[in-house]
Amino acid sequence: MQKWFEEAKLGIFIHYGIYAVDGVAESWSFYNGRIPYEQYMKQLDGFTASKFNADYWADLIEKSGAKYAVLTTKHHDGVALWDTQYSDLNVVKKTPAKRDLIKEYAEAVTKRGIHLGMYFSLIDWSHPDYPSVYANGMVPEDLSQVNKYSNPVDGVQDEEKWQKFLKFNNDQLKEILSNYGKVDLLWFDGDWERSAEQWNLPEFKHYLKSFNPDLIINSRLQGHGDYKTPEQGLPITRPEGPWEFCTTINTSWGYVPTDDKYKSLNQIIRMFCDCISLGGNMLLDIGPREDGTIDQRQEDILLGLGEWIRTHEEA
Ligand code: FUL
Repeated sequence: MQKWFEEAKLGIFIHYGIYAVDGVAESWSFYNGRIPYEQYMKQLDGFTASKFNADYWADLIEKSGAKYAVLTTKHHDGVALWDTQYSDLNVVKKTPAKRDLIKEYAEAVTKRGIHLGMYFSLIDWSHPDYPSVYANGMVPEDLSQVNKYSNPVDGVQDEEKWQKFLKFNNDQLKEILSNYGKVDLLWFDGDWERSAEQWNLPEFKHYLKSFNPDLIINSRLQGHGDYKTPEQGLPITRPEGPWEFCTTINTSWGYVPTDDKYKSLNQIIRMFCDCISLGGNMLLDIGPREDGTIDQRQEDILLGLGEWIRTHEEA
């Protein structure tokens, strides 16, 4: 494990994507049948990133006292935030933003000496070679019986499609890991829909480390990662090995304007102290608006936490 990660204590997680347009839950809103897939994807037309300023984000991250940042390059919805040549489903080609947001983010973060992290979903519910979004082009009447977003039709994996998907997955990861300078941390999500054999582990991990032997990978890789990532709940006893606690500021990962259930600064500081006293890092999440601005309440928490850390480091 890299020393910087063991000493980091705080990272900032950023869930940024088209889901901020209507303020719905990232990917899960269509998976859970809250809104139709087509309606979810309509948000592409409203994603402008018109006030997106990576330097402003990076300044805020620096002021929060965080030593690393992790941005959602692609969530389970399959929408890439970078100019990928392997799929048109990206914000450069399919949204009014027309910008490679990962490029701007990587540059701003790296030049400040903040360690660069990329979130990448292994699930891609929009990709034709991942299990079809709709079996035979049909939306099942009863999603509670069988969810076609996540399960191969009648439980059988089409091997040819899967191999094509793995190639696509590797190609997109190659872009992430080689086009934006040195990536320090890869934060996988969505490993649960396939087995270690299907993900071709441990070869897959070797492939990823071939881009940078110092790359840190979280454990959402069927246990083949480098550190554990409990979500939303702090462990009671000290976990074995390196670990990181990821948590939201309110109750949503992405921007959901109706979610007013914000934790107070005191609660965040308390969680942070509990986490680091058990040897972990806290990965605190923010969800920017579609235009790239950040809700004042989220900004205040980051600034307040940074202030507290500075005061107590000096003491
Ligand atoms: C979960 C995802 O399914 C959520 O949408 C979110 O990204 C969280 C950090 O990880 O597993």
